[in-house]
Amino acid sequence: MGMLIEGVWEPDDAAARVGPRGEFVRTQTTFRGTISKERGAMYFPEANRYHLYVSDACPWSHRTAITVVVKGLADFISLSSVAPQVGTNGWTFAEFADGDHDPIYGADHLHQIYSAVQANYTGRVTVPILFDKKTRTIVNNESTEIMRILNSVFNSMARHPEVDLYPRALHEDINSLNNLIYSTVNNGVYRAGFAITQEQYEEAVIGLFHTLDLLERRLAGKRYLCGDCLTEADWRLFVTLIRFDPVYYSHFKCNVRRIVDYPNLSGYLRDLYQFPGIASTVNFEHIKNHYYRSHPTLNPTGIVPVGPDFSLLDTPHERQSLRRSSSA
Ligand SMILES: N[C@@H](CCC(=O)N[C@@H](CS)C(=O)NCC(=O)O)C(=O)O
Repeated sequence: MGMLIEGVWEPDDAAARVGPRGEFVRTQTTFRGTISKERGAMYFPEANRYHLYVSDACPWSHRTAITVVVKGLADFISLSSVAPQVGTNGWTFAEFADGDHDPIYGADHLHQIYSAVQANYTGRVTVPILFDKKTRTIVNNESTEIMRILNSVFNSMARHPEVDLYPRALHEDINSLNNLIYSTVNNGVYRAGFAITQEQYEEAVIGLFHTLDLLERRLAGKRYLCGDCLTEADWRLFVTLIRFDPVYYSHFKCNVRRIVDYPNLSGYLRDLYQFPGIASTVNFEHIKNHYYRSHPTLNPTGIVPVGPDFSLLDTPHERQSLRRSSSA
């Protein structure tokens, strides 16, 4: 890995991501623009104007790619994935492995996109990126905000404008689920995996399973986290659950239980996986190859485990019969 310093790529700065107590620290995101229908807005919602640079392996990217699918925006927003493995040059395009070619600049590495947009850029080179092909700028590279943008401003062209992943009546519930799930689950697995002290690792794993146990109980009486309506909170949880048994359980040492050991969480995972269009956004080859082959400190041999058996994801979930319940 590495980062850009004044537009120059500097490899190997893993130590920069560890805090004083040995904990993993995630860096703040830089590009925070939005797309708006307001007159004079720099970024206007237009078909075929925007591109999403993602990594099929990356959970933060995955939630934006899912938003494209559930809103029915695939014909209007192009999308490409970098190659799964991260090396000394960071994320790379197809020339080096089996990712897509960079459709815009024909670049070899993702860091070239950042420095093409901002010559003196200093910071991390992350996916996802919501890119504007018209002005050749980065609109936003924060997945939570990209999800909200895609959910709200493209309804005039979306095939599923009726889908609202962030309905007003549920804001409070969704926000509190997001906070809990981000800190203990989405980022919790990384805090466990990248901790360099026993104490930090255990704190992350205990918090992670505490939340999974709580969600297991919540999903006993509800089909989705907020009841009958699929929201962004579900898709934000899904991207971590789908990576859990193949990767986080072993590679990040989150091995108290697997998702298949939780009856409700595993049924819920199958339910979301079987939602129209979602299975094709899940690229287990990229997911496994990325994690097991990109972190030599965690897996020096780079051997990618054979399992688990993914065919279980296609088995019936029988969660259709669950109806809104008052129990939380
Ligand atoms: N806040 C960002 C985080 C994105 C992120 O950390 N992406 C990872 C991929 S899973 C990345 O590109 N990491 C490269 C790096 O940090 O150098 C978001 O949610 O969009």
